[in-house]
Amino acid sequence: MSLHAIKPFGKPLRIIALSLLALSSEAWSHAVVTESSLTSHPVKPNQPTKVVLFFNSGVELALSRVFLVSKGDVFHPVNIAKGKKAGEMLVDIPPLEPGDYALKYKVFAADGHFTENVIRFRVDNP
Ligand SMILES: [Cu+2]
Repeated sequence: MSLHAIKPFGKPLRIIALSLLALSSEAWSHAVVTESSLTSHPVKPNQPTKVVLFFNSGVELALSRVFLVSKGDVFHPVNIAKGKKAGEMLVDIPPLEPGDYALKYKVFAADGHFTENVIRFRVDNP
């Protein structure tokens, strides 16, 4: 979206568009998961797994929490550690039976904001 394109619509819309731009640039600075190892390396049943979450910004581990959510909305705290690069987080997943799970995280980004989100994943029989 270019600012040029919205000029013909007059001032009110321009103000809205500008505040949207401000919001989106702020959102960009929050810690958002851009990728996870779950896509390339699905969790295999009944063996511990280290899942890597890739954030778009640095994350303060001491102020971040990750939970494994299993059937019935049961929350299990899991250990997290620093990855190789800034914005990489290692999550220890215990051995799991086949089924549907989720990782619910609340992370504290370098810009001082908390972000909460859920990543769903499935453990399939080999
Ligand atoms: Cu932020």
